[in-house]
Amino acid sequence: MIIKKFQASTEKDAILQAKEEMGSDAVVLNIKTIKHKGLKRIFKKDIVEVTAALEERMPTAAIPTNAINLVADNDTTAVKSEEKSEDKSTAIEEKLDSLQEMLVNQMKNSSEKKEEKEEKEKNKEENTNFAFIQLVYSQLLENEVDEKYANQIISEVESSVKKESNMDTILSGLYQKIILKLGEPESIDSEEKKSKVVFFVGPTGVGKTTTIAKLASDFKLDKKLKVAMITADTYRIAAVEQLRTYANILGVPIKVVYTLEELNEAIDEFKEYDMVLVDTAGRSHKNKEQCEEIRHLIKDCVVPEDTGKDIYLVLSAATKYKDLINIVDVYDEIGKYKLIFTKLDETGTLGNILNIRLKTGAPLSYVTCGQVVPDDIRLLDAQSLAKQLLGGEDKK
Ligand SMILES: Nc1nc2c(ncn2[C@@H]2O[C@H](COP(=O)(O)OP(=O)(O)O)[C@@H](O)[C@H]2O)c(=O)[nH]1
Ligand SMILES: [Mg+2]
Repeated sequence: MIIKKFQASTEKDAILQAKEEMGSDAVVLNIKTIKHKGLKRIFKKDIVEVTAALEERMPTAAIPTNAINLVADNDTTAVKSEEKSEDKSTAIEEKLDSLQEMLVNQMKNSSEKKEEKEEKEKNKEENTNFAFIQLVYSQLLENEVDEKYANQIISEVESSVKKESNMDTILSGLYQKIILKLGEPESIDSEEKKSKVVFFVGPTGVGKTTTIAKLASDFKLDKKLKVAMITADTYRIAAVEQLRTYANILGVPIKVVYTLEELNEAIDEFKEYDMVLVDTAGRSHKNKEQCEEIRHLIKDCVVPEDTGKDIYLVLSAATKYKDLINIVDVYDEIGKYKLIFTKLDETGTLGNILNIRLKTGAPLSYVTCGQVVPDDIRLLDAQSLAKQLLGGEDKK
């Protein structure tokens, strides 16, 4: 169908124009009087605009009844009387009004539908994001992240999730949040102090002695530092012998101490060493008194000037969260410590590392993942742990 508009000072002239150009088969779809605006209204006559259409093979019967068939009008009949023309004009104006109304309604409907559709799309996206956040939340719980911390992480990210956020941005937000919460893991030699006396405390059997052997090997063989060992774990002969064996293999001096005085003497004897690693007895975390003894040793021993006194609380990643909470409560007064997690190879869920880090505020440091000395130790990899907590495959 060809549709054209014709403007003239009268309706008749406009129709004539249409007929001349489009032929006698053309039908009038619409007639509109265009009124001038402002001052022009006074000086200029209104214009009539005719919209005509031509459907070449359209049978006459198919022509809309509200359309005016130009075929029916010849030159004379179309202009027969002014009165007739005026009647027709009014009728046409009415038709125009209703057509306009219809179009406006249609446009309104379609824009409403469009808005509805957009709203639906937005809701769909929001729902997908919500479902995704739920999935990540359950993944955190699956990895035994404490519900309290999982909620905290999710709500912090949720508040920054914009309507237009997609899964990628949400995931990277969560990932960054977890990495920030894990903090930068600190190695023993990362501070500027030259010499260090480093105490390893924690429950029996978590891997303190093995960890000391692993670190001593790295410090001595790889970092070429002067390393010495002290053991205050005199409750079991086997414990002393265990550390002595490692010391002999590595060729580092070792002292066994029973009292604070002996500890001070040993520290003084090793004052030229870069790194003095002190093993302590693994006390039952249920016995506050025994822990008090270790606290007293650490607090009251005297280290040379310019020598740092560091404490590392060694915990097994395979210990139940409830037990870990009791343990850190007991060691709470021991002084500022950093955290070492052992036995990562014995558990598939590492949420406790994040939980204890957040509960204590203590910096993370090393993790061990096997019994092999010296290989199975490394500085914690926060990126890898964050990925794993979010359900990634990055198990290490
Ligand atoms: N699977 C595994 N076993 C470990 C790890 N670290 C230590 N162990 C083992 O845990 C047991 C206790 O270790 P030990 O160093 O004597 O613990 P301590 O009582 O805290 O000094 C030993 O059999 C170690 O070989 C680890 O990362 N993974
Ligand atoms: Mg031990």
